Amino acid sequence: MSWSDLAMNGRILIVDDAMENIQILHHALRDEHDVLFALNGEKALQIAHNQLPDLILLDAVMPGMDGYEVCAALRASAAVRDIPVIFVTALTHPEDETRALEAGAVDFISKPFNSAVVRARVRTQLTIKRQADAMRELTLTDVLTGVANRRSFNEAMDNEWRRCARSEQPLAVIMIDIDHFKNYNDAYGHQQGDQCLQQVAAAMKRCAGRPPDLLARYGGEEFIILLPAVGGDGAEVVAKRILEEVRSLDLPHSASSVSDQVTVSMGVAAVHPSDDNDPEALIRTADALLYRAKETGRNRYCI
Ligand code: GH3
Ligand code: MG
Ligand code: MG
Ligand code: MG
Repeated sequence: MSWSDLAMNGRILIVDDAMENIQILHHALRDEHDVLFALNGEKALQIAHNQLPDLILLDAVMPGMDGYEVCAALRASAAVRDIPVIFVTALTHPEDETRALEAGAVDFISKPFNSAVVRARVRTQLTIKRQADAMRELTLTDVLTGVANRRSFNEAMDNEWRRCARSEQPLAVIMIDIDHFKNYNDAYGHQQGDQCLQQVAAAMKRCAGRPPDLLARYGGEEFIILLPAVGGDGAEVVAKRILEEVRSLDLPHSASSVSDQVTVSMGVAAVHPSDDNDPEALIRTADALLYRAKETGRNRYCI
């Protein structure tokens, strides 16, 4: 996809209490975009959450919730916070425009508008949004394996820790390290080492790939799995599956002292998040248990 493609084929939500205004905007945008519409603020918020449009065109003056309130409500909700909002309104005073921008709008178009200008401004905002999304994706993804990186893990851990503390649910982590991976590189070369990392990551993803579970690359040949709302027993089930899944990859490792296949060792730890403990302590525990798994023969988990 080229940068110019980023502006095309968005899903646009038009919010206006007058159907004729919606029709004019629909007419201006329908050739390039999928168009949704809402006739009031409450409905707009509902559609925003359910359909996650790429952009919202928002009327300012509406009965019930007005555009400023809708904009504030969007900003207050993590799921829809990043959807750009353009005000399209009969209001023309600089104070109205300033208020809209301060409420979080990215642009402000006064009626009567020119359709070509609306199309161009929509394209610009879609491009910016998609560049920002792509950038964020890059900053959160490990290039080699495609799984989450450590930054992404830390963000998820902070969020899930708080969520589990609030809902009084446990939270588990599994630290995973490939056995004798230095020897693997020495025996098969760094490039095949990279491929091995990719395959092991994919195998683990099959065991814990669905949100809110998160598999991340934690360091060179070290991975970590975050399991929100999962206790020790549930985490142990995942660890067992990982041993099984990695075994069934059947990757030869002639330089391992453990097996003639690639294997992993794991430390499994769970906790009830509260003020008396913290994520760092949980990770330290999992790390110590991983060390024990190495010490006691590798190709196993300790819990
Ligand atoms: P142990 O069983 O005790 O974990 O032994 P090990 O050899 O796996 O552990 P060690 O920490 O000594 O070596 C880790 C190796 O992982 C060394 C390093 O070159 C390799 N490694 C780290 N990141 C990458 C990578 O991105 N690609 C490749 N091919 N190798 C990597
Ligand atoms: Mg209106
Ligand atoms: Mg290792
Ligand atoms: Mg290591």
